[in-house]
Amino acid sequence: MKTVLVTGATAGIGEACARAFVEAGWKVIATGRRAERLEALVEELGADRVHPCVFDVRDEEARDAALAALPEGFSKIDCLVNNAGLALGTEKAQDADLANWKTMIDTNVTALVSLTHKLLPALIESKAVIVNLASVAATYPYTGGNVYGGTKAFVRQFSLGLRCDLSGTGVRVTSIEPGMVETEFTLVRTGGNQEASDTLYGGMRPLDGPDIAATVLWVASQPPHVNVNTLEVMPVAQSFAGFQVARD
Ligand code: NDP
Ligand code: 8X3
Repeated sequence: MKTVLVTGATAGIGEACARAFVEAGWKVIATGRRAERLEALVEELGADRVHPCVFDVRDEEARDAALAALPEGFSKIDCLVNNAGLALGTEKAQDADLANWKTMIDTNVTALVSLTHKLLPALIESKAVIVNLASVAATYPYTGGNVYGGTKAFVRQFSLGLRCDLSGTGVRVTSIEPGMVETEFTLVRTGGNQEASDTLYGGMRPLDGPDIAATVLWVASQPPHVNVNTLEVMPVAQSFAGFQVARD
């Protein structure tokens, strides 16, 4: 039975990944800060299939302690899903809070790079699949997306760079780039504003966590000679708009 490590498995896409992988016969190392949610996943899916690891991805010491304590049956990692991440704020750059920018960079970029670096020797040994959650914001800039989009562009390009470096190792790397997915993402981004979240996803059918989890699982289930480099997925109701023009 293969094992996947999913960061940010307490909500949204990561939580849906945990369910989808268990359903498909995998074991899951589920990480996040909210211990009670990880315990609920263990309760639901079984302690033989889900191992909870409670840590903040920015806290390398706590992370390393949790990984060092992985039980025997969860110690060989066949797939890493770098999913934990967030957007904070929708303000234009000139009005944005620098602390929010730093939190996004620390979480979406630094922690992702650090965990990947730590696990790479083991991932090479197991010829693993690395699936990184970027975003359409990596490619299409939008007002108020500033640093969030920048972090996701990093994730996309880092994924492609990893592909180059890992050539010949059998390790596969994918950047998944979703559009609007209704999760806790907008609640987190707006500091808990449920109305803002409901408005954003209102009157259209957004993607949901299971939609992207199915995509992640599909990528991880390809035969060993197939690498999905990048994968952009949007709701049908979301598409592209034009440029803006500042007029006198
Ligand atoms: P959610 O807010 O629903 O889930 C985010 C997950 O990330 C939670 O499990 C949270 O766990 C975890 N997380 C956040 N910060 C930390 C941290 N410091 N330490 C540990 N875990 C952390 O959002 P989504 O499921 O929507 O987002 C998942 C990924 O998908 C993100 O990288 C996001 O950028 C990306 N994405 C989302 C899209 C969307 O429209 N929803 C579209 C494109 C990409 P906890 O709080 O318990 O620590
Ligand atoms: C989340 C999607 O369009 O809100 O990455 O940036 S978007």
